[in-house]
Amino acid sequence: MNKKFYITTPLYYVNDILHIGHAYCTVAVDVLARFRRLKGEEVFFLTGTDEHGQKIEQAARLNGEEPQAWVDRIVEEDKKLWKRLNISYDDFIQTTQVRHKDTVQAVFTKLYEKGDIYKGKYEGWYCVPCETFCLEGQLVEGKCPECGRITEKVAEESYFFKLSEYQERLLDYFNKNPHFMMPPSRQAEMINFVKNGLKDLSVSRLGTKWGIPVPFDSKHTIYVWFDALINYITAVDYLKEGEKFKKFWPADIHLVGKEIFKFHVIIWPAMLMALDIEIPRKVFGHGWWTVEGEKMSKSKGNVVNPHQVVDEFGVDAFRYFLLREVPFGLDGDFSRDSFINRYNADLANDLGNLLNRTLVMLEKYFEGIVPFPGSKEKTDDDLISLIQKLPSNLDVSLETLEFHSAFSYIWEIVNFANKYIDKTAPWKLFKENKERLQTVIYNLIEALRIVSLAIAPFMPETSEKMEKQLGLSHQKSFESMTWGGIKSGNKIEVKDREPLFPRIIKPEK
Ligand code: ME8
Repeated sequence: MNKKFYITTPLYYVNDILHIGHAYCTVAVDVLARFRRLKGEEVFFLTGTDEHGQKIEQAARLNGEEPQAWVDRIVEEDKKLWKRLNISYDDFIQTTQVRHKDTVQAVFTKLYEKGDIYKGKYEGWYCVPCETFCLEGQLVEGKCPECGRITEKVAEESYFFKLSEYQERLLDYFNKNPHFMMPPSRQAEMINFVKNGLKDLSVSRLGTKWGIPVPFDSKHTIYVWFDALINYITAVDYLKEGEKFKKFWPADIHLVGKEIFKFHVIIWPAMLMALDIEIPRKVFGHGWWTVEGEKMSKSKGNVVNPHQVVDEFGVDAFRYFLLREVPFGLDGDFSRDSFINRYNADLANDLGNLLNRTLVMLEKYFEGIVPFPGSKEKTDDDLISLIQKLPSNLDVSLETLEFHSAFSYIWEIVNFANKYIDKTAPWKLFKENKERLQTVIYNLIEALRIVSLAIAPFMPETSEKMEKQLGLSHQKSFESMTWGGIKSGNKIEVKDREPLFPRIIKPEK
């Protein structure tokens, strides 16, 4: 049976349209999903929207719409973006769907009956933009410790989840599963947070109407985070406890931004422990993007819309930049200058030119027919040995979500191949040593075939364009990343040969 791989993005709030930060996480998940499919694994890639709570209700009302109408409109926008970015999700879950409401209510009832949820009174503060409760002592100058915005005072009857009871079990779990929280740099803070003592969590609101009602006490709605986290089991049919749940749960990776890491590594595992369900294998907290050195915010007017980037540079340049620019896990800065620099250097120059130069030579020296390799030299072996190491290098890099290093391995080959052309000087060989020229051109075409396959998870459109230009129509698979797959004697027709990445001329400053 094929190995399974269940991976998720956060469910994005629908208070506004999505920006590059949301695209970042979703593209990263898409790359991992595509990579695992290439390896023949059975992948379940889940994304979706977090639609309840005060923040969404307020956004809808501010725009003069009913929450449901507003939600439906934003969801359409989100889906358009994912289509444009070639996001290959298997399921799109919305927290207002019946399947989810049923699951959340069943979980709430089960935990109430078990005694893990009880009724009490919450007195403290609530931050609507973060949808989090803050205790008096946590406020910083009266404001939310997370986002620095004004909080609301709350004193109301509430249901509580006995988070405090899970302190020891969580610490024990962290201890026994050192790869659960990634990257490792985020572990110490979480462990300390738990060690400092967990408080029971308020999991219902009286004042919020836009939410899932507590099934046995409908004047309360269920706290939006308690509701949203459950999506990860709703989508694999937890309630039915059927084949899908057995096959895909536990999730292999929850990929989230660093600001919601705590919800995923503390609250969510505690909820699962209470339900007697296995804990996800890994939660990865990625870093945050700033734009031209500043935090993105509506009020600053510097929120970058991914559609605009794609309009200008194309989808794959955007996917490339996001995952190449910054080691995954660290924060990064999105600037027009660095985008154009990378685009021109790595994509237009290195990759685009390599393909173009090679195909022009194939046409000129062999009328487009892939030659049979002739005599071999050390430099050929060096190229082949780099390529032979690529599958395992990709495997290792993507196992630890080091996208930038996966790219470095691919570009090591691209750069080597460009130098190989300069070194072997095919224009001289054409006059002096045709047999040697055959080897060189064969090797270049074969290297490009393998590069086109290796970039497929990262840049699916570019991969297809390259395949077309190389006259390939093979079924994509990880196994075909082995040396020697291209057929000598085949003619590569000159068609659709526009540059992969036309160079961008930077305006003079
Ligand atoms: O938190 N840089 O949803 P959300 C990088 N609904 N990534 C960013 C980013 C930035 N500047 N801004 C946002 C929620 N993100 C909850 C999640 S899950 C059960 C519920 C990304 O719409 C990042 O992945 O605020 C972050 O975690 C996510 O968007 C938050 O999206």
